[in-house]
Amino acid sequence: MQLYLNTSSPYARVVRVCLYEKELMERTELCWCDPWAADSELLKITPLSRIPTLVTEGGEVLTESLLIAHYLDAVGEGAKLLPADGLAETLALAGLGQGLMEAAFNVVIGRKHGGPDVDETLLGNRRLKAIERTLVTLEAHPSVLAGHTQCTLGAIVVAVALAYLSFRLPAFDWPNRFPRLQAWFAKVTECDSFALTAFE
Ligand SMILES: N[C@@H](CCC(=O)N[C@@H](CS)C(=O)NCC(=O)O)C(=O)O
Repeated sequence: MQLYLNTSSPYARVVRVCLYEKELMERTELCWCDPWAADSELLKITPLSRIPTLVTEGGEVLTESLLIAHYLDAVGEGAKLLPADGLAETLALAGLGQGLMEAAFNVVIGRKHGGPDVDETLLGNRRLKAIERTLVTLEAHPSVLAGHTQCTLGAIVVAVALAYLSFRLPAFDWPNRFPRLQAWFAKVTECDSFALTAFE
């Protein structure tokens, strides 16, 4: 398989963590790329020019981090990322994590291309508020309170989204403001798959 990625994409990091968790790294070539480049290898395989993009051993081109994770869960080894037992809980957490990631990513991209005033626009303001509300929700989330820290897709996506917030939007200062979430995050990210995929 080939995975197209860069070192700062939270979506690509989710897929990398899944590759480690499913013991698929040795079967995967990492193709580092710039998705924003007009003329790239990535553009030759997907018209969307977005990462992560995974080319399977059978030559299918998969996009969308959660769909790729679903595929890796089916073809890899080890514990299930989407265990049948507690599936709804896992998917609920994955949805919160993906939404948090999208809101954070859009704030970052919005500022990069539109400057800091973007935060004052209707959309910019909605994203910032969504981040804050999601952090509050996660701090009191049943999975967090119950200390469910096994590496399901839900835990992976939320943990990567939180790491991305610390990386790109540190002013949220979530680790100091949400101590239960911080303790949960510390446990989830203890495994090698997180240490080996740090943002750069
Ligand atoms: N919903 C997608 C989002 C992927 C995405 O937005 N990737 C960014 C990098 S973090 C990208 O490739 N952007 C380039 C573009 O939008 O043209 C997923 O979950 O994989």
